[in-house]
Amino acid sequence: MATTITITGAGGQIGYALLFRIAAGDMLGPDEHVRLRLLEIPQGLRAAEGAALELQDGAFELLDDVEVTDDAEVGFDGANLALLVGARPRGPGMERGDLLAANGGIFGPQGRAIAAAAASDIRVTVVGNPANTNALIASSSADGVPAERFTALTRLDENRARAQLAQTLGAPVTLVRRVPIWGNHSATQFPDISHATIDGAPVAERLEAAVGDVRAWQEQTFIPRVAKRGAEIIEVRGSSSVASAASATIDHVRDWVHGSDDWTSAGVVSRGEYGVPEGLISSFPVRSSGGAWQIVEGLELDGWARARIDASVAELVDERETVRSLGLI
Ligand code: NAX
Repeated sequence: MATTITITGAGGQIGYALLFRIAAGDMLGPDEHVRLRLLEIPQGLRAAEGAALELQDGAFELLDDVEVTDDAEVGFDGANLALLVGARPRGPGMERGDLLAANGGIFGPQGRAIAAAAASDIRVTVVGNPANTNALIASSSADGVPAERFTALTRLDENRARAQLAQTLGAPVTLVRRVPIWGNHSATQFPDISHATIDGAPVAERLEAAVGDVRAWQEQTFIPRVAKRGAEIIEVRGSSSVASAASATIDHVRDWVHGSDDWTSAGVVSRGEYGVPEGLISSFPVRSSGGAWQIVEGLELDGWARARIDASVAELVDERETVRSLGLI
């Protein structure tokens, strides 16, 4: 049996970077056949159709079928996995409320289409920004689909944070673990090194030797660098993060489906863990087993970390209030 995967915004940049890696087996492994459903708006259909032609030309052994559509119910029909990448970007002069309203017009109907058409084991990953609140809107609109099946991507932020820490320590990134992202996928996010390990041991001593005042380094260097990495990529590359975002999406879904070997980060629904208001889709340290994310509980947080988490969560509360007042949830 093949896995049916719906990718929205498949004609866009991240879509283009994702499709070929999925078809090559990077996401679900070398034994899992896939069927791809590329969902676009009419303006994006030609680009998605072009990608579909190239997928054909890739002669991928694992790729059973590709369908391109602009009809959400067709696009989500029988989907086991949905990657919601297409979103409305912030236009000139657009306020945050306008942005949330425009995205509500996308993620509300997509949530309804998922509830109507997707397979009963559907798992949804929202990449399109503002990812956490878009996931909340989709989840709220998907009657009958458990809220745990809706997640927002914060793995790119975590990968960036691990890479920055590894570089600072002069160590390979694979040795650096447990650097969770808390809160919103936005500039308020909190990349947390307080439980980070290198080769299984706490990083504290090595980090102090490398940077001196660790708290000052976090405040002045590490956190701004991670939180503003998207802007740095735009400045250097002349275009937003694409391949790294696709790669993080692959990491997220692979771990969700096959299990994670350590903690990682994902925007998942809060049941009140760490005082995050219930129902918000907030990033937490998580691990995955049996095809479900679990929040890593019981971590000690000092006042400084707590304040950073609270500030990012306050932004999520604010976004929820806005979409509620707009009648989107
Ligand atoms: P592009 O503008 O290249 O592609 C977006 C595609 O979505 C377009 O082809 C468009 O036609 C399509 N689309 C728009 N509305 C749609 C709808 N209702 N249904 C289906 N398709 C629709 O953007 P790209 O660079 O691919 O980025 C996609 C999204 O990812 C953006 O919202 C971006 O902000 C977000 N990102 C999220 C990241 C994360 O870590 N969560 C990081 C990277 C990226 O910034």
